[in-house]
Amino acid sequence: MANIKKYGFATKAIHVGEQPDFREGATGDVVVPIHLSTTFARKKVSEPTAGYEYTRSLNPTRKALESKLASLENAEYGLVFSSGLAAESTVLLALLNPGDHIVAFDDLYGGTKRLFNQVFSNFGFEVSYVDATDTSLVENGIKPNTKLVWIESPSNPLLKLSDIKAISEITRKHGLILVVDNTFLSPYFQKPLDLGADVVVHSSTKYIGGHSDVLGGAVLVNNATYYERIQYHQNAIGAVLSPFDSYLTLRGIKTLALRLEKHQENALKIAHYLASHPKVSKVIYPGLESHPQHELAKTQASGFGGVLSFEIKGTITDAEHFLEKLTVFALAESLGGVESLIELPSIMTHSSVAKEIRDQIGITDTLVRVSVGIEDVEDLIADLAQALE
Ligand code: P1T
Repeated sequence: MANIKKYGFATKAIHVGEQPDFREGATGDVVVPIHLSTTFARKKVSEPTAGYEYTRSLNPTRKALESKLASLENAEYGLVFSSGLAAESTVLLALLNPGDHIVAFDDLYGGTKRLFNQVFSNFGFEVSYVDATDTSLVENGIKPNTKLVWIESPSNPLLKLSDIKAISEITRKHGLILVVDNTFLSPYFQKPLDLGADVVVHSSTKYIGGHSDVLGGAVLVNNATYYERIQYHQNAIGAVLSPFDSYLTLRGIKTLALRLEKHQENALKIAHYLASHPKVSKVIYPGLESHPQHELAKTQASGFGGVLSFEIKGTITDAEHFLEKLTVFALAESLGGVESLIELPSIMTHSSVAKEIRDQIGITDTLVRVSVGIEDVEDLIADLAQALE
């Protein structure tokens, strides 16, 4: 398959990085082998075999995944890590210095905020949070030592959007790096680099892996200098994805397009069901016309994803009772797997965010987050109905 770039998303998801090798002695595998070897022998001291020396630096299975993900994000370069947070940490260490300031979206995965506030702050990194749904607040947050803007769109767990193109114009004007966490939509629905972002990060634990059986993270960039710096730090720090986990992730990606269509179809039906339920006070899903940024969602992405949040009428105890009554939905953190997951951010994924900050940005005690899976939607709706009852 010459000129792989001309092919569509699903074709690339299946073939990039896994094209059969017909060279002398090769076996023509249609699936990339799991190269478990941690080290690679060479015949001459100064000539590593095909560039491979040691798996922390470069591994053929990991490389196949990195090239597949890069092609799907329309990126020149890809790197994969042992988790989303490992990817995030490596990006920060590679691109920033102590004393640098980050402007970050005030609605981010709780673990990302914990990394910023409890870990990097101890090393002199400064972060301030703004409501990035308003682009002007991002610009107002810039200080003389600002180096980087960090957003999620849609954000976790409130599904707020930021205008990636408009923010990229601001970061470009001020010479800043724009990082977009694209976990919630995956490259199937949104390609932030095409919209002007400099760095895309993922928790590939979610939709990219897709089966809740492999932790991972990814970084995609077009800029060669950023790539070299992040790759250098990836090797120096060592938080790489293992060959076996690279294989599982490669396997998951092959059905990304199919899965996301079904996640979205089910999510839209559930969002409509919940919106009409008397015990639900509010449903947040970018695919609903009631979402304040529905128009932006339609222009900057090709889909709305499979995560939605809603508020239950009543108290936190009512919310807990509802969650504990579900039988098809698993009461669990994480998202993006084929199975439906549901959770209470205030007590689970976002418990590390201080209560007054949660109240300020809208993560109420009765806010429930749903990662809609690809089961039969009738079964999901019946489960919600009996638990709400
Ligand atoms: O869990 P890990 O692979 O390290 O990824 C961290 C991460 C990064 N970015 C976003 C947007 C995320 O949602 C996550 C992880 N999130 C969950 C575990 C969760 O339940 O929200």
